Amino acid sequence: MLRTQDPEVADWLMREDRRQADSLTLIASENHCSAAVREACQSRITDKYAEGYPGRRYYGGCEVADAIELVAKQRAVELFGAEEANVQPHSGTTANLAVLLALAGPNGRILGMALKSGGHLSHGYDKSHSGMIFMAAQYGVRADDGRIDLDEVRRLAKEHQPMVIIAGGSSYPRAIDYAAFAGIAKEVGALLLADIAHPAGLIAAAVMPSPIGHADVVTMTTHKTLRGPRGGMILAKRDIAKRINSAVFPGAQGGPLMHQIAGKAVAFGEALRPEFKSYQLRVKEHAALLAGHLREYGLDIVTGGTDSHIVLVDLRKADVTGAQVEERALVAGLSVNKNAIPGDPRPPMITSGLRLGTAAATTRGMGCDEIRKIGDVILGLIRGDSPAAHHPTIQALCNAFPLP
Ligand code: DSN
Repeated sequence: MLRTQDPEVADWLMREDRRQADSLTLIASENHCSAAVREACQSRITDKYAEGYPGRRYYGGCEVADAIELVAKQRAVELFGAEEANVQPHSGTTANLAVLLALAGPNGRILGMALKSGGHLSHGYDKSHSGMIFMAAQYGVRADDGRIDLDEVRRLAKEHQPMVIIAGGSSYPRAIDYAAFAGIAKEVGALLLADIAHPAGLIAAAVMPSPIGHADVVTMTTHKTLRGPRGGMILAKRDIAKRINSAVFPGAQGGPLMHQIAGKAVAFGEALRPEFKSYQLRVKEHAALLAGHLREYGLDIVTGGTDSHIVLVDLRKADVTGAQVEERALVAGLSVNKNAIPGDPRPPMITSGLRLGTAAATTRGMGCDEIRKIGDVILGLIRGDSPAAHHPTIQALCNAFPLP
């Protein structure tokens, strides 16, 4: 139908299918969701307005929307062992906005990790709503080992007296000590928000430590390691769930995207299966292997390695910028992203770092041999090999490991 009615858009979408099939994404925040998830996301329920929550909607005809949202919530609660779930956030950023509105309120004080140290825009960055609406203080990581300095977090928490402390980030490759964060939050009377957008799938599969039981509220995206449709989610302790729900709707959003919620329900069902755990174990093993391989050949890896799917390469000694490697990688058929490293002397559009992730390649079924080959290509690109010379290797891997 689309091809007949709108060949222009159909062509572009076909081109995106080909781009994904013929290149390999090592972007740590990307993955490939299943055909079942995509089918749910393109269902007719996209037409339905369902402002409100199951059983309390502002529109008639919501019985199917109610059922789907309840399935998604129940599966989320089971998957993470949480007390309550809100599956309506359109994105991780919106989920964080809602939590901060609920728990800190406009002009409320918050403490999060600085974007330049591996945090996220929505954790108090001054050009984001999180730094405009809220009074944000920001912690960093230690210059020598790239790890969160809990003494600094405690010091800033005592100085700033935040209502909410945020633990989590976008390019922090290590496990976070949620118990220690919870201890600091308790010392200063703050609530703890764990943003697990990146490691959500690893945490759901219990291959990384969970913040549940330590954090008052947990936010995430559903499309990274969790391998669902694009979207956000919030898990909360029962006593604050009502405030969180009101902050999502009507606080931060209007009508929920019911087609995405249907996709989330399908993805959570997939994540409850045993295969998901073995997938996540491989994702983690592959990241450790990639980090070790790159180190063995002389590259610096921020924090010396990884506990997750993320490998953050420090390019300062390699005489090349993150932007240059990103550009070369595209020619070779790899999607990667330049990324600031802690203490980066270069601006954000150039950077001295490269962030890699193993979730999508592992979804395609690649194993340790393929990860070593990919590592060799990255080493070659950093050394200055002709990127086109590496294209056949990547194309062969893409052909051998098609998209799900
Ligand atoms: N943009 C996402 C990432 O790449 O990590 C975070 O929102």
